Amino acid sequence: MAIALVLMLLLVGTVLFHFLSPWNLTPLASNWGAIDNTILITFWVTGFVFVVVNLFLVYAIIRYRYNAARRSSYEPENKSLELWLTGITTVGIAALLAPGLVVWGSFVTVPDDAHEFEVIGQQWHWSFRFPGEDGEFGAVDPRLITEDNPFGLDPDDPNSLDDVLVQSPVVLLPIDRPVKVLMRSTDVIHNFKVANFRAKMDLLAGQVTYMWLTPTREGEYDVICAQLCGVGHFAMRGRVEIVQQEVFDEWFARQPTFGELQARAAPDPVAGEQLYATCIACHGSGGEGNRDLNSPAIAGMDAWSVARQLKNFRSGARGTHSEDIYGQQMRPFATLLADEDAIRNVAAYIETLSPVRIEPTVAGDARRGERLYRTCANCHGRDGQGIRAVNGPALAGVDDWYHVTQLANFREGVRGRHHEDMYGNQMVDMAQMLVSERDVRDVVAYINTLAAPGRTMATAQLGAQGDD
Ligand code: HEC
Ligand code: HEC
Ligand SMILES: [Cu+2]
Repeated sequence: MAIALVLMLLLVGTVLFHFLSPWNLTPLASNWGAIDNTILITFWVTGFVFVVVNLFLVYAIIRYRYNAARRSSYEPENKSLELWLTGITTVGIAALLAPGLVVWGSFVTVPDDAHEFEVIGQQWHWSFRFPGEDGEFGAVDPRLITEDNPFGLDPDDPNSLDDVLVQSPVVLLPIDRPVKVLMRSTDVIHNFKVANFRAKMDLLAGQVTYMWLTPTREGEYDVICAQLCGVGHFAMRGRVEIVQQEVFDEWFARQPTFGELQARAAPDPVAGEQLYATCIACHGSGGEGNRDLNSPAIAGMDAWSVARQLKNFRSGARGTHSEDIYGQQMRPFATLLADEDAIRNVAAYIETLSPVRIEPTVAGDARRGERLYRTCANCHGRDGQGIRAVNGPALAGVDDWYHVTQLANFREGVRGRHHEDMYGNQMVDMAQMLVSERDVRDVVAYINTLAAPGRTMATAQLGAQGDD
């Protein structure tokens, strides 16, 4: 009897929970309402069976409960019962599978008027490519991927030159226009998922997969990776913004084509030196930094990393948080740099400055820090030299007090929480693994023992790494 009662309670509770729970599907933003419908049908069919089977169980427990006087009867075959059960099960299974087949049919049939764009997945970020005016994607080959050609486009293919490249994890799409999403990965398996679209698909190296959809609702939607793809998996985020056609056109026109990127003159460190004059007051004439002004040494910093930070300061993605006092001091000088070329030039100049000696100021347990650093090494390199492919800047040869403030800023969301700061955002997630001040000190003490090529560390002589 008690078991029957518990079963009844579970049954009623489960059904009530389903209808009263606050956790529902996110608002639909694409044409794939049919996918929601198949999910609903599945719920109804499985829900119906769940209720019926449990009610029967409760009935059987009560009706046939132990009774010393009762004899059981043996009835191995019952043709009409078997016919009924087989028939009902067939209808149930068909109801579960048939709608899915219909939806899958339309999911793999791309409308003729769909425009196209490509999603490229890489540990641990997204980028995007649109065919240019010719409507044709240029050929790609993973062997052509270099720092200057991250998409691996074939420069000899005439279709490549007008391809529009979006080197950021944020992409815009026009509303109400069907779009075919082509996908490829340059390393492991990823999965492009926007919950509000309901559609998602794996990205595989050496293969182009696709899906299609029509965005139906303006707004900003998170892109997440739905295949476990390494330590940075959960931080592999992006954003799709569904906008009116005019807004899309205006944004699209601002994105560079492959031809433009190829034709762009190499950055000019000599022009950069002149621009650097305004930076000297804080970062020093040799880029040696000035602790009293909270300005880190930047001499020898990789140009791509300098450029990213300057762009972030300029756009306000960094240095605008009300508690980011030092970032706010830096920001106006980034806004003084007129355009992208100015940023590239000054970054190129900073890269040419000889790295300075860094004096350690933070005491911590480097051995314990080494263990903590293992995760960091995936993005910042085993020797803290930085890995451009995963957007991790060099950490070796950087002032340790600067690391401490930055890690505190990331942990508290003072840096990296801005809507446009997608890579800082990643580091906000990563900084959470340092749970105490002690963790921060220890990992920074370990970073102090690393000397990236081309950088000099005062502690490097202690034997951790050769001093170059
Ligand atoms: C008023 C002082 C000041 C001036 C002038 C200044 N900076 Fe800075 N800069 C700072 C401070 C302070 C920080 C550290 C911000 C923080 O702690 O978040 C910084 C940070 C930076 C960073 C980020 C380093 C990193 O590893 O994250 C770069 C790059 C940089 N500055 C470049 C420049 C350039 C280039 C100029 C000249 C155009 C310049 N700065 C002018 C004070 C200044
Ligand atoms: C999934 C990759 C990833 C991992 C793992 C990771 N980081 Fe980062 N980290 C980044 C990226 C990307 C940036 C650049 C953020 C930006 O552009 O503002 C960054 C920036 C930083 C910075 C600021 C550097 C500067 O010059 O401004 C520090 C300090 C840092 N990371 C320390 C760490 C430490 C310590 C760990 C391990 C606990 C770690 N990171 C783990 C990706 C990662
Ligand atoms: Cu992934």
